[in-house]
Amino acid sequence: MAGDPETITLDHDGPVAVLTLSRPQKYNAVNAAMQRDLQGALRTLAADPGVRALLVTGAGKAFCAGQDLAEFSAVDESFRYDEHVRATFNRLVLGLRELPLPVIAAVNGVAAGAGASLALACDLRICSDRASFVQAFARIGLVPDTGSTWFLPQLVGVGKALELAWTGEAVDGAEAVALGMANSVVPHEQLQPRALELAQRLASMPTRALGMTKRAIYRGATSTLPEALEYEAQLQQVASRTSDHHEGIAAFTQKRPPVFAGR
Ligand code: T3D
Repeated sequence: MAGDPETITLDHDGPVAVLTLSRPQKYNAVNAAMQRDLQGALRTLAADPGVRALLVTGAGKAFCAGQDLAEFSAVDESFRYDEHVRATFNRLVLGLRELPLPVIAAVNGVAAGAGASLALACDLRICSDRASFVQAFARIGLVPDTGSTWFLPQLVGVGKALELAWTGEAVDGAEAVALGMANSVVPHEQLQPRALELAQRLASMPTRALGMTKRAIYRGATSTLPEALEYEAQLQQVASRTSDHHEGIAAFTQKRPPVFAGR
C-alpha cells in the first residue's frame, strides 16, 4: 500500500486479511483519509494472491457511521456530491464486489448511512448482538447510496427496503438475520473469533472456485435463466482446469481430506 494507512489497519492471519476501520471516536465515519486508505487497501488485497478471504470490521463501538458529516459541513455549493460519490464510495463497493474471494463483514456495532451500505456490499454479514443497521440518509435529506438501493431490495424485498430507507429505523442483528440482511448474530464477545473461524474455513477452500461462485451468484441475481446456465457452463470449464479441482478429485478418490492451495 502507498504510505502507511492512518484510519484503518490491514492485518493478516494466515490467508485471511482483516481490515479494521479505525476512527473509533467518530464511529469510524469515512473521511477523505479513510477513503484514500480503503482504496489503497483494496488495491493491495486485489494484487495479493496469498489472501484467500477478507474480514471487514470496525474498531470501538461502531462498524461505520457512513460519510464523515463534519467534512460536509464545510463544503459550499460548488461541491458535487455526484462526483464525490463516484470517486469514493462507488469505488469501494465495486472493489469489494470484484475481489475474487469471500468478504465477510463482522458488524460489531452501528452501521449507518454509507456504513450500512458497505456492510451490505460484503458477501456475508455476521452481527454482534450490539450491531444495528440504519438507513440514515433520509434523516439528513439524502437518498440511499453506496449501493443500498440495489442491495436492500434484493435482500429484503422492495416494500421493506422502502420502509427502512424512508423511516431510517434501526434494524438490530436478530432482525437483520430474520429479514435476510445478515447471516448470523452472535454474542458480542464471540464476534471476532466466530467471524475469523468462518473466514479461515472459507480461506482453506478452493479459492478460485469460490471467487467464480461469487461472480456467478451476483450475476445470476440479475440475469435470465438461460444466461445463468451459459455463464455457469463457462465458469465450470475454467474451474475444471484449476489444481484445486484436481486435488478435490484426487482426495475423493483416495478417501482423504483435500488440501486446497487456492490455485
Ligand atoms: O457525496 C457523498 O459522498 C454523499 C454520501 C453520503 C453517504 C452517507 O453516508 S450519508 C449518511 C451519513 N451518516 C449519518 O447520517 C449517520 C450520522 N450518525 C448518526 O446518526 C449517529 O451518530 C449514529 C446512529 C450512527 C450513532 O448514534 P449514537 O447516539 O450511538 O452516537 P453519537 O453520539 O451520535 O456519535 C458518536 C460520535 O461519533 C459523535 O462524536 P462526538 O460528538 O462524541 O465527538 C458523533 O459526532 C460521531 N459521528 C457519528 N456519525 C458520524 C460522526 N461524525 C462524523 N460523521 C458521522 N457520520
